[in-house]
Amino acid sequence: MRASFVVAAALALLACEKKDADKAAEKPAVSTPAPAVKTAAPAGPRTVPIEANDKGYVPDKITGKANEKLKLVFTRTIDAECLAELKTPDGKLHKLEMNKPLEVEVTVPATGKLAFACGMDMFQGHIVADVN
Ligand SMILES: [Cu+2]
Repeated sequence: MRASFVVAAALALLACEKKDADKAAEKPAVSTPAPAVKTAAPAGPRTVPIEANDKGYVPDKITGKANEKLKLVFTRTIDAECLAELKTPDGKLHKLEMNKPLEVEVTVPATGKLAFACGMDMFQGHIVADVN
């Protein structure tokens, strides 16, 4: 059980690195000298880990900037039929296997909220824009 989780995590990490490398390659060459300050623009969607456990989804409220792209990584850590299915904001049902991270990309809505839930709508969570 533990070993398979480590492998899954390692694979997720590899996939992530590859994506970042591809993104970097796409960037146009900039002729100006390297600035001392790093640019604020993120390289890709921000990863938000979400655990599905006996408390439901932790965290169950995800905030971000309006229109920010997020990569939600759902991991179920309890053997509960209830949480074995995940309904994503697009209304689709996904199998959420034990300790097998499931990546879901979403865009933070400028207004309102996006919701996700278990297959039976007993546990829910949502994504909202951070209003400061
Ligand atoms: Cu449920």
